[in-house]
Amino acid sequence: MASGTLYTYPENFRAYKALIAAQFSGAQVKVAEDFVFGETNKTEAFLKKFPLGKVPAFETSDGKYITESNAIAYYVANEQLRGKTDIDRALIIQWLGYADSEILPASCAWVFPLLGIMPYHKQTVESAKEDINKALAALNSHLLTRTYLVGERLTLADICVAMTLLHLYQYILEPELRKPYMNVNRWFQTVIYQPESIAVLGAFKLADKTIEYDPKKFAETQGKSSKKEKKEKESKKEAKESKEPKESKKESKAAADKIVVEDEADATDEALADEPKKKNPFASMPKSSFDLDDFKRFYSNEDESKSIPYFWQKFDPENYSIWLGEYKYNNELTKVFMSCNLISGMYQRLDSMRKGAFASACIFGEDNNNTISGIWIWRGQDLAFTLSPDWQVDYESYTWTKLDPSKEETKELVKQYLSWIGTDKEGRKFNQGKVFK
Ligand SMILES: N[C@@H](CCC(=O)N[C@@H](CS)C(=O)NCC(=O)O)C(=O)O
Repeated sequence: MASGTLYTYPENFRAYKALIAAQFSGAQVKVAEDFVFGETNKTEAFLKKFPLGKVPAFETSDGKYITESNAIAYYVANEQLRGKTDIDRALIIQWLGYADSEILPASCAWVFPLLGIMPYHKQTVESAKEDINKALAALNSHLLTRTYLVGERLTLADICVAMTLLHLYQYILEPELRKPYMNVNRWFQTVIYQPESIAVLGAFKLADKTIEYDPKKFAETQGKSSKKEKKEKESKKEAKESKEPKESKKESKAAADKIVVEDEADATDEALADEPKKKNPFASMPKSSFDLDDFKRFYSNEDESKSIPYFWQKFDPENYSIWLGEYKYNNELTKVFMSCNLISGMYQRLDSMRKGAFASACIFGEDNNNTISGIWIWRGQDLAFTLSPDWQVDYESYTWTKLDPSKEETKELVKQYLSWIGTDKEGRKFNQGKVFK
């Protein structure tokens, strides 16, 4: 069975293709934890493996390197997803091409300006809308008599096309705009509400209202990346000048145009990858004597017999609170590794919350009989997820109970979840834990 490490930034719809395929196939895909977009993928070590420096990128456990999201998804898929007959395989490739050429460029041209990561040009956006409507109309006719794009069961075609439509359904296609495409809507929801997709995407919510263009947002993202862009442009210019001193004027202009286009794409990718990190509601909260980073370091390096007393010695109940989060749909959990991926997915989506939060979530039980619950510690006294729209994908799937730090029961729960011991309420034994730090 395929296994390896996936390099990506959080919430990358391209990486979702492989992550969902792996949920179906059982492939062991580990997301590289310390990957920082714009940094890790520019290092010499990364470029040696993946010369374009793009993500998603996949390193197999036996040391092979794969780029291109569709190829990675194919590698980690199983026979059902890849297609069982020549005609099915050909049709699946057809739909992957359709997603990349008929949907993706138009989707980016429509969504990115509204997210404030590309300038808004009315004409470009209008023409993108037309292209999307054409692509959706064709898809809608195809799905009139079909549940899935190819054959009678879900394949890579469904996963890849649905992921390419993800931003449109998330940000743009409000009820009125998606109304003409009922078959596509039904099929899209069939794909994203498979348990294997939920394990990766969480509880995906279709757009209630199309997001609106906000020129201030664009100015903000531009301000952020302009320094970096300028530096990169300068170094690219230097490299070009030293490599090609005898270029004709015409050739230089073509090369310069290409550089501008590449730089725009880089800025867009970076802004998109930065998007979840932008607002941090914890930043405006009062200072606390409890140094969470220090505790996280201590917890990582020391045994719980030391780190738990250390926690209680340093904890500041005025500025931090402790919560028990219990998954609401335990009866739908099957394989333990899938429950584990559900937690990793949630942690990944909450990346921008790490600064002010810590958690230890545990799985109790075994395959086909397991539960998820965890202890969370974050800044402030309220349910932190409500503070940022970026943190709201998963939290409603959990019941949240605020714990009183002065109570003995709380001390016991903290001890249990930080030491990874004991059982859940129904007596299932601790199986494995995952820390959010
Ligand atoms: N066709 C590729 C596109 C990959 C791609 O463009 N990745 C972007 C982020 S979503 C990237 O890594 N850009 C970094 C760069 O260009 O330096 C795929 O589907 O994997």
